[in-house]
Amino acid sequence: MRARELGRKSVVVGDRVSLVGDTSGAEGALARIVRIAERRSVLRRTADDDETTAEGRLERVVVANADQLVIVSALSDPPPRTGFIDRCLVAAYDADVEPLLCLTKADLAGPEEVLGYYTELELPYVLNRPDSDLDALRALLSGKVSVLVGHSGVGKSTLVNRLVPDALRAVGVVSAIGRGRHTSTSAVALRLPPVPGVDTDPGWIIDTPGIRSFGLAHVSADSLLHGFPDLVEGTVDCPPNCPHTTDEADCGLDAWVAAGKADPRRLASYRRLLASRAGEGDSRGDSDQRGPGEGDRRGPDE
Ligand SMILES: Nc1nc2c(ncn2[C@@H]2O[C@H](COP(=O)(O)OP(=O)(O)OP(=O)(O)O)[C@@H](O)[C@H]2O)c(=O)[nH]1
Ligand SMILES: [Mg+2]
Repeated sequence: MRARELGRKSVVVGDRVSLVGDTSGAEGALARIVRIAERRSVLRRTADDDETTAEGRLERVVVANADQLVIVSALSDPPPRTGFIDRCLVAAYDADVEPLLCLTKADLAGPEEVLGYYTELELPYVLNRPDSDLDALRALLSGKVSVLVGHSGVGKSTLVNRLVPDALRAVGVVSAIGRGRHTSTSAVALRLPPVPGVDTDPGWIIDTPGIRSFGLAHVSADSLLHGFPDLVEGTVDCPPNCPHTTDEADCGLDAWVAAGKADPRRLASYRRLLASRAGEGDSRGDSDQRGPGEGDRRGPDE
């Protein structure tokens, strides 16, 4: 249990804490969390992109102390959404957490389209199918605290169950409309099992509930660009204080893309994010068509 003075929402998955009481772990043992150690990293998201709205100010800490953000996207069922992946990348760079793209359901569709979109990025990735061997992924997780994020039904818990055989995470079915049913309802950190013959710490994996969108109201307009390293160099010839939007006729990014230095879809995605932060348009356009008043899903969030 948590000491009262720590407050209701203070402890999140990944936190390192000090305990007082019976720490034997025996049945019925009771200890109190009295202190939360300083966090090495804090991965956040907001319910909406616009910080002028109540939803935009509703900030959720996804996880503390993660080293790596594993962006899990199915190649089909549900189909991949690069707009969502782009948002996760912005959040990862902003939180100083390394991104890793994990493409699941490679048995259902090929990765060419998604990977083509990220060619200029040197984004590390792994491909997964039900029978694929997980050695490459295990090597990338080794020694780190990694958190899985993604839409519902992309196979996060399935992957956790394969990585941690005694995890017994419930896995769901993907509903007919291609949207998962939000099988997992809380984040859980699990210690990865040791790899035979390897002494290094195998690391931790954190399974999280599926999310519909990754709101970025907490990320400044300047920091948004960090999620688009393939565009950064294209802004060096911009006029002072260039907002990088389509309103700025002299924005260097148009020429950068026209010269083939970056994918025009990446620039469009960046500008969609800028616009949605400014409260224009549908901030959820990258994720789904739900109204901003709707929650992430039908269950509790934390
Ligand atoms: N064909 C195929 N199906 C998969 C694969 N990985 C997972 N699935 C299926 O996808 C469905 C959803 O998987 P889950 O692991 O529950 O997905 P999740 O991301 O944990 O979903 P939430 O907990 O709702 O966020 C299950 O029916 C899995 O069997 C895969 O590589 N290929
Ligand atoms: Mg799950």
